[in-house]
Amino acid sequence: MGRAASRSGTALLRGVPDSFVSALTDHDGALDVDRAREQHRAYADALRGAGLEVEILPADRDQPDCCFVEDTAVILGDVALITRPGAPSRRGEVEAVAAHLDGRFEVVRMEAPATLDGGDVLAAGDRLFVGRSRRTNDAGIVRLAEVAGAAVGAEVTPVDVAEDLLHLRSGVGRVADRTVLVAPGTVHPGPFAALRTLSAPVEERRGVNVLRVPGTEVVLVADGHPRICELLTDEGLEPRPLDISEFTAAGGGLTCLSVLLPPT
Ligand code: CIR
Repeated sequence: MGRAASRSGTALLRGVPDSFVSALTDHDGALDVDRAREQHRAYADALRGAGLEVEILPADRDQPDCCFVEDTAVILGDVALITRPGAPSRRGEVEAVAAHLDGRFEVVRMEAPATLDGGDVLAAGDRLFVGRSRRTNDAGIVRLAEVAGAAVGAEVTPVDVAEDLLHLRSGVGRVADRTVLVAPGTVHPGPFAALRTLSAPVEERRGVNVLRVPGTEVVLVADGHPRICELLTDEGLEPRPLDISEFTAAGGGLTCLSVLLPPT
């Protein structure tokens, strides 16, 4: 099936390298590459099953975190903003992604001292929310605002992200265009006042990084969050639990494993 055949668009993924065992993580315990690859396959299958075209860039063994491709690019209409990731060890990930997107999108860059991870950018309603985090600094936010303003006319609202949260999207999930799912006690709800805000139960706060598949009612949810699934079902949506334990052990979630490209 060609890209144009998918009404929901394309998910760009990147393979899991052998070096994934050395991915950045705050957790103790070893990461299992084989298991991560199995989970990555299941993730790709789930996206295909929901109607997305899936493209998978080859893994780069020199880039242990390269499968967390969300952090490398922000798609803004016809423009792909290639980020400068906050972790210096991840800066080499962006070139392959830029080369892949070039031609389909106008590729624009982010220069030092700006840093930004795609996991800090959440589009909802008519604006982009961007986390000011360990990974995304003020210069990165200014560059995002410049590019987003010119490309799609969207305003950018900065949101402070608590030290113990990696990214904005670790604490806020996008459920629908104007509905977000917030992990209690992680981000101030103030900036989201114009949106409908659902609150995850405290014991499931790590599950808010859900992936709503564009153009469908399907929402991927990390395994082990039954109450979030109930909440989504009550919203008329179709939650689909998925085991991504190796990626959550490396600080990632469902959205961080893909960059969603709109249908052509
Ligand atoms: C990192 O620390 O950068 C990776 N191990 C995890 C990145 C997860 N990215 C995301 O949630 N957007």
